[in-house]
Amino acid sequence: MNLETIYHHVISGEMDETAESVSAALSQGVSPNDILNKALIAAMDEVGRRYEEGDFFVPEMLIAARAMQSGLQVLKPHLVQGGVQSAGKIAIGTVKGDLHDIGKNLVAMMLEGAGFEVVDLGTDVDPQKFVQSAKEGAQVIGLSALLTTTMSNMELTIDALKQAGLRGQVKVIVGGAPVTAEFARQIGADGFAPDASTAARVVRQLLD
Ligand code: B1M
Repeated sequence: MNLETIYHHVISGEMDETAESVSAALSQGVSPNDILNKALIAAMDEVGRRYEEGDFFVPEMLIAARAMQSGLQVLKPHLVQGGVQSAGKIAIGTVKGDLHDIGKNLVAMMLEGAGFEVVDLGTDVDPQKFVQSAKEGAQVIGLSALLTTTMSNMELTIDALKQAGLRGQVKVIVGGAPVTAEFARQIGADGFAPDASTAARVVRQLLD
């Protein structure tokens, strides 16, 4: 089973075939990181490219995303290290107005694997929900955004934490395809990560 097969199953939105081909690749000794980056994520990039060019529409993006998620479920135990005691509590969610959750789920998975207690608030999360999580003991708030139009809701969430008087006691990390380190600085976030494994490292640094 090669990476190209997995890649094509994701693009075609074939859920069962994606899960089966990931499983087969793992049993043949293909590295989980290669499956993630060179097949699953690469396929989503291609789906995005086809969407931009008008070859794909929202339904195709959606079924490809479902296939990707089914592959990720098989991959999950191989990506996370496990066995580490809770290193801190983080509440993570995709910001208000944004329904993309694959990247956020991957970050949550890596954080769990790195030993953090993760509260997943889901997608389209109102700033006040993040505030509530901080009140309930989250030491880090993780914000994900995939749309340029929802990036501004990261700043609104940071403002809501300030207004609630909580900014001094929580750290904020942001990420997602359109987010940059420069943008993170501008909106007053404490950390930025371009990918899921860096996110786990950055959160650890923030809590040190
Ligand atoms: Co949408 N979509 N989508 N979409 N979609 C994008 C993002 C887009 C770039 C496609 C394109 O035009 N090329 C484009 C945004 C353009 C822009 O804003 N500039 C777009 C659009 C326009 C839209 C709609 C508006 C389409 C419409 O309805 N007309 C609509 C918006 C809905 C909404 O949110 N309100 C929409 C809808 C959807 C679906 C629902 C169909 C589906 C999402 C399904 C789901 O998530 N369950 C979808 C998909 C699948 C995509 C693409 C194809 C793939 C996204 C993805 O999962 N990537 C995407 C194109 C692309 O990104 N190439 C696209 C794989 C994932 C692992 O990567 O999420 O970047 P990513 O996460 C990475 C890093 O960014 C980082 O780590 C992850 C792992 O390495 N990271 C963090 C993410 N969050 C982090 C948080 C951190 C740290 C790191 O700290 C807390």
